[in-house]
Amino acid sequence: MSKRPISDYNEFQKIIGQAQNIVALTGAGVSAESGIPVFRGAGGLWRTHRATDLATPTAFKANPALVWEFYHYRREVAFSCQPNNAHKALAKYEKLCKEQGRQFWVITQNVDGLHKRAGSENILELHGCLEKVICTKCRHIDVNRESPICEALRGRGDPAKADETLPIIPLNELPKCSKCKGLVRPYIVWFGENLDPDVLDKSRDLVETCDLCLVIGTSSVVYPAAMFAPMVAERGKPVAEFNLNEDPFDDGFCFHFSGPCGTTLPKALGVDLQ
Ligand code: BV8
Ligand code: ZN
Repeated sequence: MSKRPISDYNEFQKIIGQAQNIVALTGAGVSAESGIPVFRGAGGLWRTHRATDLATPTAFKANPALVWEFYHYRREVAFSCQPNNAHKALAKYEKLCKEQGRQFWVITQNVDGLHKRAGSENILELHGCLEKVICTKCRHIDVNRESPICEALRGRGDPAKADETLPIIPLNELPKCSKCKGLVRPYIVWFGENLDPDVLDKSRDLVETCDLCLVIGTSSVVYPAAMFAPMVAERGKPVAEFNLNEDPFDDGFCFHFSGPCGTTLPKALGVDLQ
């Protein structure tokens, strides 16, 4: 019977101090203290729509204007937020590892770009990124941080406003490709869509070779991301979970630090962010 995960910071610091290949898996909880709504619970709703319903190719096909309004709202929120101490602690620890010739990678489910803005460099964005668009016709990918991304979306996206009260945005006024003027969509992996094979392969390699895995602010319900930490535990390597929840997600993990990760992570990584 595996012993229950412990929350001993000293014991954890001994382990991470000896680790050579570290992976940090992150979810919406790592950006919660920056003001970005999480997916589960109240945060998972935009107007009357579940985020998981709008984040699908079916929804975009049926109503691209509504899905673009949803992602316009997500972009504006992400662009107006700042990285928090959890993001900063991970970026600072990566730099420390680089100086010491150790490997440190962030594998994130988040599309808000806050890890990058905090200074992390070794990042794999499993589910894409709000700052990029891809053309539905020529597949050209563009980085686009314009706000709003097109005139027709200016002032739109407010979660408090019901769809019916707003005029539908015509297709030809939605964001266009800089190459072929075709309709672009957010460069986001939607439910039912495959992840970018290079990102998936690189993530699998890291998960299969790391000697320590941190799991931070995720409910671990979405696959394939949800199977990564259990894969590390199955190899008998230490997994440390950081989550608001009291109860550990998986008894196979060695450590569980409950509370806001903007507090627990800097403490566990022993980094001073002043
Ligand atoms: C795929 C982009 C091939 C969109 C996202 C196997 C079994 C069952 C189902 C499947 C399976 N394999 C595939 C599926 C289908 C599906 C899936 O997993 N469905 C789930 C719902 C069961 N997976 C897919 O479709 C994937 N594609 O597998 O392709 C295929 C296709 C079809 C069928 C088979 C195979 C693609 C999945 C990617 C979808 N896109 N995001 C967008 O952002 O708009 S997923 C999205 O939801 C996020 O990126 C993230 O991954 C997930 C949300 O989870 P979390 O980030 O964990 O957030 P959540 O709110 O749930 O939890 C927050 C946690 O933080 C909580 O625990 C909370 O306690 C904690 N917390 C809160 N505040 C704090 C905190 N912790 C610390 N500090 C705090 N302050
Ligand atoms: Zn195009």
